[in-house]
Amino acid sequence: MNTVIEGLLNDQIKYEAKASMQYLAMASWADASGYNGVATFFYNQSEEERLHMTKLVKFVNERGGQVIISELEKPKAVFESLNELFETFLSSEIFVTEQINKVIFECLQNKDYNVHNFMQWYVTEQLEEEALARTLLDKLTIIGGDKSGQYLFDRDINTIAAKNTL
Ligand code: OFO
Repeated sequence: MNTVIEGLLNDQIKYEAKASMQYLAMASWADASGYNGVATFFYNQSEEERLHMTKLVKFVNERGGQVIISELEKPKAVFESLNELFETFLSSEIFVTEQINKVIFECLQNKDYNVHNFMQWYVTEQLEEEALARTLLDKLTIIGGDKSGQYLFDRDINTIAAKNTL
């Protein structure tokens, strides 16, 4: 495997792990703050990101590359509001999309169509996750500081999320 692509895939393993830990910290904050629906949502997101990471680890190994499991910085664990929580979600997804685009760019430069093909799954996944994060943040912007709106958002989030990924 081309060493630049191998390096980028290892970076991607780290970013997926970072997203998984960030969403776990967000789930825990929501759990401790009484937002049980939001907590469930982020516990699930955290699991998903972990699967994305493992999928990459297995792929790099299958291709005979050298997997590097990196150290992670501590995730952000305290949030002012649900809005801040979901802003963090959106910016994390935007960051991951940008990194995936870098991998895709490098695959095309190096004519590595195998990795390019593998990465298409991540491209589709990012499209869905960014759209979901934007939808949820838009809803919270409409709700503003209204407590009963936040209560309904927390109650309905997993239904909203399921509909958005259909
Ligand atoms: Fe890994 O799917 Fe988003 O970040």
